[in-house]
Parts: sequence; structure tokens; C-alpha cells
Amino acid sequence: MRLLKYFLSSMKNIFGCFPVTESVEKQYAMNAAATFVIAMACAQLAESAERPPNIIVILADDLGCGDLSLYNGWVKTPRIDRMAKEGMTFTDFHSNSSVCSPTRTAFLTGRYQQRFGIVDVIVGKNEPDVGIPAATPTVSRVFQQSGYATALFGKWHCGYEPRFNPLYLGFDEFVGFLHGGGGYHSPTFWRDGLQPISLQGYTTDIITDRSVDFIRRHQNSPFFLYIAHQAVHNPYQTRDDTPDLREPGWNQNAVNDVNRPRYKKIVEDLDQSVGSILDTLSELGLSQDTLVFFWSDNGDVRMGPTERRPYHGGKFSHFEGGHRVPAVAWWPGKIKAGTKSDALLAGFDLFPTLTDIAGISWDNPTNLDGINAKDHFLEQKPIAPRDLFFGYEPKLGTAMRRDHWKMIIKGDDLQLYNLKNDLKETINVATQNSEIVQQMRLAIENFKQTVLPGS
Ligand SMILES: [Ca+2]
Repeated sequence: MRLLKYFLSSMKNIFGCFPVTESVEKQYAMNAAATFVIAMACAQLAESAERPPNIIVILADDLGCGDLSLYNGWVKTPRIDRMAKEGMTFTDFHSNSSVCSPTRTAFLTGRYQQRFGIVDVIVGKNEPDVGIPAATPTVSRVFQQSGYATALFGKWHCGYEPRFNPLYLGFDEFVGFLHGGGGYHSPTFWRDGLQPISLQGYTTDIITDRSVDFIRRHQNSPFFLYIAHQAVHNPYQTRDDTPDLREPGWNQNAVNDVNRPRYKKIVEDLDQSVGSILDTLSELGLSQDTLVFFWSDNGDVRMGPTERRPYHGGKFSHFEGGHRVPAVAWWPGKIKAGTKSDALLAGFDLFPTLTDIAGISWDNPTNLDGINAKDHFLEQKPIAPRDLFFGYEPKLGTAMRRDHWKMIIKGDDLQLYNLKNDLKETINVATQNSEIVQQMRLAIENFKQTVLPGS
């Protein structure tokens, strides 16, 4: 029955297209080439005898490796530890930026965010023209067009105006917020799709409850669920706050000793949410049918003790602490339990990786920048050497990883670090490695010319 539902749903989506209003569909319909390629992919998927896996991507906000016990951090997070024990832990996985919007754009599109002109935080309604264009083939759209039920609960931050709404970018359902974030208690400015919605409760719980409900409703057919938490972004409000601490005006954004224990509680609540998702899958007998990927959209704000942070820098930084983030892949029976990966990977690799794992074979119609790491996830095969760029012009300049080399260029300032023996990026070795500098500098210049907006 489950497979039959899947087939019917798949065929409906191949010929049906978007779950949006007719006028919007006309206005923002995908281009014919992308539709054709995705339809071909769907047809190939529908021929597969094996039911494809559910995909759940859990994205934390501003969470650093130093915050999690999994990485010897200062907060005990046993549910994320469990994911790691039963799955694969990544130690060199990166968000594509050290701030929210660019990382999320790269994940959803599988491409460098610069191509969409999104290199910095999108500041709500003040930037009406910035967002992911509705015709863009996103990872959610590929799953949707392949017969998956799709949903996003939580933070979007990839365009504030209605035309950039997640409903136009491959999500059947969206309940959450379009901006960077707000209060955790009975949050305001949320949307149910395009409509404003008033909600009671604590943000982490609302997102978790909606996600669990979605899993229950779609337990009999494949689904793609994007859980984008507000946690652990400021303001540092906990579930147990007394009413006076839920009011605006209290100093809830500062990184200080007062907020540190509150931050810790927010991390623990996030961990509990991960546990709720895993428990729901177990209860419904879906653990063997579901890949869960947990990660963060950028590094931490450095609330934890310095000695427990493995990297230099944090959010808003081109040092590794800005973009080397926690990441765990979990799929019992498919991803080998207890494995560790030191492969150089990034958020935009999830698009080609997860779609291939789901059996959606296609011909890279959008020239994805991300690489397909399926064989690494499932068979621990090595990843071929690759270059990875972190452009944040003009604020931070551009950074680049090539193997263990890390280069950061901003204006005339050039830094080169050898991460093999200097993981905390303390010694600039540019003058001793002129050939490496020359090669990487050229690669950065080529990158900047390659990822121009609209390319
Ligand atoms: Ca963030």
C-alpha cells in the first residue's frame, strides 16, 4: 500500500506540478528544461522497485562544535550523541557561509549563494528584491516532483517577500518565519504558507510538534522534511522563563555569564527535539526507512568556554570556527554505525547527495556546485580532492580550502594556514609557501568571476 501511494503520488507530481495558486504558478512556473529533466528523474525513480527513503534535514542555528558533547563540547547532548553512535559523524563539514541566509541558499540550491546575490544576512522587509527566485530547481522541488511529500517547519531566511515563499520553492507545507528570528515565546510574524498565523508555545516545541505531526501524517509514503530550528540563535529565552523574562527589553542577546546557562538550556532543548524526531521514527517503524542529517548553518557565537572550542573564530568569521560545523548522518542499516568522516564537505553537497541516495538519478541540470557524496555516506568511499570557497564580500573577503590549506583574502591582506598542524589558524605561513599562495590566489580570483549573480 505504501509503495502504491508513492507511485500514485509520483505520477501526480510528474504531470501536476506546483501546489500553489494558479496565478502564481503561471508567474513563476519552472522553465521547460528543468521540468523535463526532473520529470525524467521522477520516471526513473518510479521504475525502482525499492521504496526510496524518507529524508529529514535538521538544521540548527548558530550552533558550534564546541557546544556539543559529541565534539567534546561543554553541553551534554545525548540524543545527538546517539545519532553519532548509530551513524556517521563529520569533522570537516562546512556551512557555505558563516551566517544564515547564504548557507541556507546554498543548501537549498546546491549552488554557491553568490550566484543568487545572497552573500549576507537578508534583513527582512528592507531587502524586498533579495531571495531565491521561484523558478530555481531546489532540493525540495526535486523531491516534491519525485513524489515526496515536502515540508519546512521553522526558519526560512531566503527571501522575505511573498514571491520568495517556500511554497514556491518546492515545499508542500511551510509553517515558520521568513526573517532571521524573534522571541521564543508565542512567536510573532510567523506564516502558515502565505498567511500570517498566531501560535502559542515555545519555538523549539512548536517546530518539533509540527515536524512530528508531519511524520505521522506521511508515514505511509516518502517525505522530505526540513526542520530549521531557531535554536540556538538569540534571544536567549528558555522554555521555563517567567513572564518577565519573556518581555522585550531584557538583555537577552548578549554573550555573557548571565545568558550562558540560558544558552545551555536552549542547546539541551534542541537535543531533546532531535530525540523526539528519532523516537517518532522508531515508534512508527520508520528508522530503517529514513535518513536524518543534522547540522548547523554557521559556527557558534562563542558562548561556551574557550578551551572547549576546537576552532578559532565563530559566526561572522572566515576562520574555521565560522563555518566548520557539527554534522551527523543517521540511517540505521544503511549508514555504518559509529563511523567518522574527515572528508571536506559542505551544505550544498546535500542536494546531489540526498537526491542520489533517494534514487533520483538525473543529469545535473542546474550545474550544481555541490558534489555527490552518496558513496561516502553509504560505503565510506573517499571524497576526491576539491576546492571549497567561502565568499563574504566585502565584509570578510573570500576564504578557500584546498586539502589542509586554508587561505583568507581581504583586500591586500592575505593569510595562509596549514590546518594539518595549526587547526586553530594562529600562524600565517603565506611567505613560506609562495607556490601554494599563487595557486590558491588564482583559484579564488577564478571563483569570484565564476559565481557572479545570475550565473
Ligand atoms: Ca545562523
